[in-house]
Amino acid sequence: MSFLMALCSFLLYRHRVKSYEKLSENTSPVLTEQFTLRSFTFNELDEATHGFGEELGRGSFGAVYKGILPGNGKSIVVKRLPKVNEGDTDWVRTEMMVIGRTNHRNLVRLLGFCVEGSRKLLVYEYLSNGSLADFLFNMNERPVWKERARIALDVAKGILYLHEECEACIIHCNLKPHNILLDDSLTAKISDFGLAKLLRPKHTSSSTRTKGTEWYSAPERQSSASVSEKVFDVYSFGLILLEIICCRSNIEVQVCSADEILLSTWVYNCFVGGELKKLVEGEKEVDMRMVERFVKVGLWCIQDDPTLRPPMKNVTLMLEGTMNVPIPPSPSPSLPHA
Ligand SMILES: *[C@@H]1O[C@H](CO)[C@@H](O)[C@H](O)[C@H]1NC(C)=O
Ligand SMILES: CC(=O)N[C@H]1CO[C@H](CO)[C@@H](O)[C@@H]1O
Repeated sequence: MSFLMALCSFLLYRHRVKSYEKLSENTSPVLTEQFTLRSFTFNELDEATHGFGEELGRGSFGAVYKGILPGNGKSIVVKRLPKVNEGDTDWVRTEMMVIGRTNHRNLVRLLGFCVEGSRKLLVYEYLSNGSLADFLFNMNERPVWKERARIALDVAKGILYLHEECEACIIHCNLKPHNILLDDSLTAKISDFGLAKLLRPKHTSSSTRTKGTEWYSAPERQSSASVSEKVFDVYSFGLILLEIICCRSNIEVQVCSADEILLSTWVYNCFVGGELKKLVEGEKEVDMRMVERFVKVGLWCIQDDPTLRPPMKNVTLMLEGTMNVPIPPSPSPSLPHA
């Protein structure tokens, strides 16, 4: 089993090196413009961030700093990765190329990188409007439903692209509202994709867990699962979708009654009891048919049984209303419901 996994990751690795080589041979100016990542020296980034003076945040994937791109004065974000895979710079460069070749309106754009010995840094575009977590949980007033619905669809499309549409299938493994960012027109852009793979020891597969927020991790990640890793992301998306609908975090202690603590349980109970209005209480201009559709999709995504979770293609079609959404069963049959 582990031999097979090692073989698979080796083949995938070789394939990527090949496509990387092909990429570097390609000299067409349009493609170069679109795909070439700028390679920075550590000193350049040290200067661009004023000695890493303005820290924007710190997560499982390292610390993040704000900076100004030398030359054009554009705002950038520099992420310093924790030290792993020491001495394996070629592999790290290849993985960074894979990230850099993604191009989608719902993904944060990677502009360049720096690999010098054990130092590994990534340079991203800067987005001005904070994270989805700030947008949902830290506003005085709930953002309007229409905007939330659009953001939910944006996030789904970003994940769909990573899973199905970009050249190398990228499993995010650490999706949460904190690494989904908003630009100045409130378009949602997913960040940190491709890093889970970059930061896990080389040639090991699904067995390694990222130290993400456990809340967003699917239950089977605690055991050795034989299912495709894509369903991890589907699970996280389901939780995020419910949070977008209800504007609250998936575990909340300050609530009226005990069955509201876990968002998934509460949403399912409201769904079964025909009380979905409770989820968007006090809001005006809410399309309840759409809320119901979104809730059903969310409940399918967070099923305990990973084989019941729909692929992102279906998720997107169901959210858009193009595909019919069947009635979902209880997400975790083992839990007692009211
Ligand atoms: C996803 O959609 C296809 C049809 O496009 C369907 O055959 C398949 O059963 C769906 N999968 C799930 C898990 O809903
Ligand atoms: C949540 C947030 O920061 N919203 C801001 C997004 O950007 C617009 C325009 O720049 C601001 O008006 C919002 O306050």
